[in-house]
Amino acid sequence: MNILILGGDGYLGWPTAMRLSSLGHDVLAVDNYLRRRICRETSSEPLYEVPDLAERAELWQSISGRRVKVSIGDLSDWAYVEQIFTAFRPDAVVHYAEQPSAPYSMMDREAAALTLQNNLGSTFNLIHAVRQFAPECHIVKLGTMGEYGTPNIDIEEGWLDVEHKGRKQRFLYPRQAGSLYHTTKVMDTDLLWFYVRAWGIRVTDLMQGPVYGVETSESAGDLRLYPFLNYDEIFGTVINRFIVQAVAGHPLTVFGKGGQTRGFLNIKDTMNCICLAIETPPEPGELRIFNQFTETFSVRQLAAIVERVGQSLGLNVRTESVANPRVEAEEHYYSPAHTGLVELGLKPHPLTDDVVAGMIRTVQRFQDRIDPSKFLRGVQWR
Ligand code: USQ
Repeated sequence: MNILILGGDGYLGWPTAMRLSSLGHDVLAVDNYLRRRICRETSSEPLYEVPDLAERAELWQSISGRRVKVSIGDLSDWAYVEQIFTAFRPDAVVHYAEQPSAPYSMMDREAAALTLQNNLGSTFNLIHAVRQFAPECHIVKLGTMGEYGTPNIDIEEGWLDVEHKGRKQRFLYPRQAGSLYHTTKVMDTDLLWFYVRAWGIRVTDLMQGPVYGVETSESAGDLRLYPFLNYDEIFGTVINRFIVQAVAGHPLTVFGKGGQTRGFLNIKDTMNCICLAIETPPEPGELRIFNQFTETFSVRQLAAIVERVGQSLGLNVRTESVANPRVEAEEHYYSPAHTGLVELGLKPHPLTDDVVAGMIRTVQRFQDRIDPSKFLRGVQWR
């Protein structure tokens, strides 16, 4: 297939490009380096330097013999999107091209505006490009479990059947996100759902939880092929942060009570989920939604796991509760369904002690580069 990856330079974009090209697809990775720019501007540089997309594509070709095409441009610019679609005519598009940080979206008006305009602008242009230039194309869109928030009832897989005054209707499951970033993902889903109904496009919307790890089968231990590993408060996600904190001898920063529970997955599982979605496209006029995670943990439980494994490796790991900079429930009910991807064949990689130990060993190779001032940056939700 011709597969376009929007946001091909990112934490998930680059590993996805390698995976799909290794499967023999013709892959074009597109990015405007927005994340690199924001990381520089907010002093949130990743743990190690990552070659630019063209360099990585060259490296990948020299190692695998497979070619990933690269194009640098802004997907919220229609002229650029038009050019990409007329030249490449994708059969599937994996859409990661969004500002992915919840804390960044809460920093100030400018950051919020950038998040809103970039995320909705890229999704809107993608939908129009598909209709105009590739109407059969399958859009695989990265959403987030955070779209649902933490409701006091079970979370279904995308939809809720409602019975009201004797009548029934299926609706998108109610969404109540916890940051502006997460809210842009809710708006993306609404936009996609509208155009699925209006134009009959085919869409898979993946409600993904926080991802951990950097190693996939394609990188095979070659650090030059690893994606970004952020550990700062703005771009780092919780498990990756705890691992780096453990290596640095910094207390694991549990926000507030630590009962915040989320659905997590290994980056290896993200790759497999994307492939499963691409291999089994939905029908035209279908919005298919999967909850993309493999296990749920509270932040407190994660800290305990990292503490235990770190100590077994001789590290001095402890946990500290810090005042929660976010507005979120610190103790709550959490019971989300996640059977769709397993039914398609997903075989989860659980967060075992070995996996945690492997991540610790990878981070130890860059121990000298850890800057502890990045751990807490004071981005407040209020
Ligand atoms: N947390 C801590 N201590 C930390 C960092 C985070 O207790 O040092 C807590 C947060 O308060 C939150 C939970 O851990 O309750 C998850 O935070 P996170 O930073 O790992 O994840 P989040 O900001 O929700 O966003 C990340 C990705 C985002 C993706 C989302 C999936 O950055 O792109 O959409 O995970 S989900 O969380 O399911 O919405």
